[in-house]
Amino acid sequence: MICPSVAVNWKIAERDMKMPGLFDLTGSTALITGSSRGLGFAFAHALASHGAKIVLNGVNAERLDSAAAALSEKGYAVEKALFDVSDEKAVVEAFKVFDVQGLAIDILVNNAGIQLRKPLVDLELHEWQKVLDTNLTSAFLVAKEAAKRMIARNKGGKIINIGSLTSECARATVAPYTTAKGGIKMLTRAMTAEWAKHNIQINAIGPGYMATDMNTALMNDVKFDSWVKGRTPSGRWGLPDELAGTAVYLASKASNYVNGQIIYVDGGMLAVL
Ligand code: GCO
Repeated sequence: MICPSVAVNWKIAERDMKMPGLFDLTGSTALITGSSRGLGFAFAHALASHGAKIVLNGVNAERLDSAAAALSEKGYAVEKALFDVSDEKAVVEAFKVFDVQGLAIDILVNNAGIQLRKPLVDLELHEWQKVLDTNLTSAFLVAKEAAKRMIARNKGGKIINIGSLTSECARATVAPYTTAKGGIKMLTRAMTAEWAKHNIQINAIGPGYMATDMNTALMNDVKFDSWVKGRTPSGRWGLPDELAGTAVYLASKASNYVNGQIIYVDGGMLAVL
């Protein structure tokens, strides 16, 4: 038997849940790192289509311009921020520019990432460092600047870190990437431990094998392609837009009591032996 007070609250909550605004991001500003193409652009498009103002980021001005044009042609509000997320000075400077521009980042998607496929015994320290800096340290640097401002504004916020299947399982030849993505899972929880009390929700998405530029070489490799199709219960590669719903959910008030989680969108690969 639900105790009366909970019953009443549940009734009210039930009514609220019907409100269409649950996934509405109007009035919010979202920074998506590494968003001039691939998964990053798909996240930007998804959040824009639910009302968020978008700040695209990348290190290639041309690609950033064309990504911004693609979104503004659809009538979405979009800004560009050309900076290297693994460079601390550049990150601090970028947020100072946001402050001057009056851009209050209340949704951050830490998506920027690179891949490098090489056996560990052949890996150079600078190669290892480059992947860890771009895929893990960058999430710390950018989130630190964003969270400091979210806490100061005292209006809460959303941080979405992009993990991977390799946040859970390893595959030969991608050790630095795997280590970084494992770190992303635990960094998400560390951020939750410190920032959840400020009404900031920090969660992660773990994409499976998605059909992106980063995976073109794997998709063109007949043996690997058939391994992915055979190993994935859905029997196919995922499409970047198939991450959209999860990103909007984690960016919206629908996830206001969800914190420190990683949601795998992988066609069931991690669920089945
Ligand atoms: C690889 C791939 C993977 C995917 C993805 C899987 O070399 O195995 O690049 O890392 O990109 O991260 O979740």
